[in-house]
Amino acid sequence: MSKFTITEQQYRKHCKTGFKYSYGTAGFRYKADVLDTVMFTTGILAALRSIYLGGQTIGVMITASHNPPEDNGVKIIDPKGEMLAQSWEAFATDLANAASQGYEELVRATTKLVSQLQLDVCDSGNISVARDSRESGPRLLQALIDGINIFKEVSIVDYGLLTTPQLHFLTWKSNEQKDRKWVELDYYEEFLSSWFEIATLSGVKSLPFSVQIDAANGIGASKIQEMLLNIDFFRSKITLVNSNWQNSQLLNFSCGADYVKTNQRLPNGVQLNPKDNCVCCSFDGDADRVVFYYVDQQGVFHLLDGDKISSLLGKFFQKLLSDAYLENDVKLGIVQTAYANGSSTRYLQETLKIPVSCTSTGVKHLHHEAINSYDIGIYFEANGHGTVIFSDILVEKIDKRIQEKNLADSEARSLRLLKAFTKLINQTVGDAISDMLTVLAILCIMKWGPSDWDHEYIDLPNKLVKVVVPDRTLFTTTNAERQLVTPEGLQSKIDSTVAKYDLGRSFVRASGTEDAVRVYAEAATRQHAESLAKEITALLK
Ligand code: NG1
Ligand code: ZN
Repeated sequence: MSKFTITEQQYRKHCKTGFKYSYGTAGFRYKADVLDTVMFTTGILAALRSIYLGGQTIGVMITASHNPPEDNGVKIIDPKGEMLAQSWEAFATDLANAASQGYEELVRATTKLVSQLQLDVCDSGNISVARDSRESGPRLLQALIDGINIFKEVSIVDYGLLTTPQLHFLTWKSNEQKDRKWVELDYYEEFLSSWFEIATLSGVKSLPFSVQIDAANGIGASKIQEMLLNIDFFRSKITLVNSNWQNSQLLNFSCGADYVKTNQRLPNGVQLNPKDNCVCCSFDGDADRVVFYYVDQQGVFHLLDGDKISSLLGKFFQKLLSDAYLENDVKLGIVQTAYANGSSTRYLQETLKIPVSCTSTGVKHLHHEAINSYDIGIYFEANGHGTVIFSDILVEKIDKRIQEKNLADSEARSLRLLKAFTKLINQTVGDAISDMLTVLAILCIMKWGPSDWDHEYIDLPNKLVKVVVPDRTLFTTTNAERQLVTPEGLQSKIDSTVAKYDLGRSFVRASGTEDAVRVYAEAATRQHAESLAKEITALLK
């Protein structure tokens, strides 16, 4: 094992003491002014992770997603484009907190980690980095790069400004096919070529509706401009709003997926006439989430959230599998969290008869369940973050069947369509652009507008409340967070309260990203959902 050197000067350039950090569901995410320390140690950690994995490329994304402009954050991406392995989250937290205690502590903690993992720090490594449009991005990037550069044989590819899912995709591709350099244009090429293949196979010559995209004044706006608005097919039909990504103060302000989902209303800058034949959607600040919406003939706003996206995809792939005579060979399933609307779960299980799994909150849980349990695993959080995973075995099966002679035209077309969707969908992580194109393609093929999609089931009225308590860690759960284990006795009080409400359901869990507990309640009417939420909240005081 060779040596590495972290100089006191390097440490002082970026690190400060006295803050306690934790690598959570969304990586490290704080006010940007306390993040320099963590960026420097994340650089060290990402380099060690790459060395540990034999030089495979590790991604590092600097973003705070839907948070306000003054926040920022950092997430590490593993070689297949998935989130950092959970066992390493603790290493990331330990290194950050060591640096926050002082220079000697950081050197000691890094040396200990290198020896514990038995690393040769002169081995080579590869890191791909990118950032969203926040003002603090360039400064934090420098701290990250200086951390990585502690290890002389670790190279960096800086992609500049990207959406989070673009970096997941490029990190995955860099490992899957190492003999070439992967660039942003490859991302556009991959998804656009699949789109046009689907359009050709389905006879879609133009979009049958107009599309309005609210890009949350985030980096997604610039990518939509580069990817879609240069192409006639899209330019004539797509209107981009909240596209001012260069003014970072506007990021996520009164717009974007989180604003629309939380407030259940149109974002700033979007005006809809009920007569417009328009499909609208909102991205979040780093374009890994998307929600759709429309206004009906009475001018009433309707949200088509992650649960609605899952249900659309479930129905579509079920039909496509049957058209390809694959329905008996392929396990299609949907993964949700406890926040999924009860009507969506009932619709999937009882109407479509598709199996549904429920996992803890956080996409990494849904992602793993989708991979482990299904050949086609569709997962979306209600907030619009999700994707579809196709198993390797299924893709091989499709490839083999496509080669078969004497296939009927319709069967061959269905198989080709299925294959093209495996490429249109960014399987590494939720991706607003890829998910949007997938939904638009499906609506075109099914000849549906947003209200046809919406009418498959009616959401139960629901209410989500954030309750600040003295110590949220006292709230522990079981059964995919649907029941409390502690505080003792509280769950039975919740159960007897819920039992009073028609179609009532409620659960309480500690947030993983905020210092609060969340109360979710749904019931047959809006009034009942609100009063159930109120009663449950009162039990917490
Ligand atoms: P927490 O704060 O643990 O509820 C929130 C969202 C999750 C997920 C994470 C990461 C809700 C109710 N919770 O988690 O779905 O997206 O943030 O961003 O929306
Ligand atoms: Zn995001």
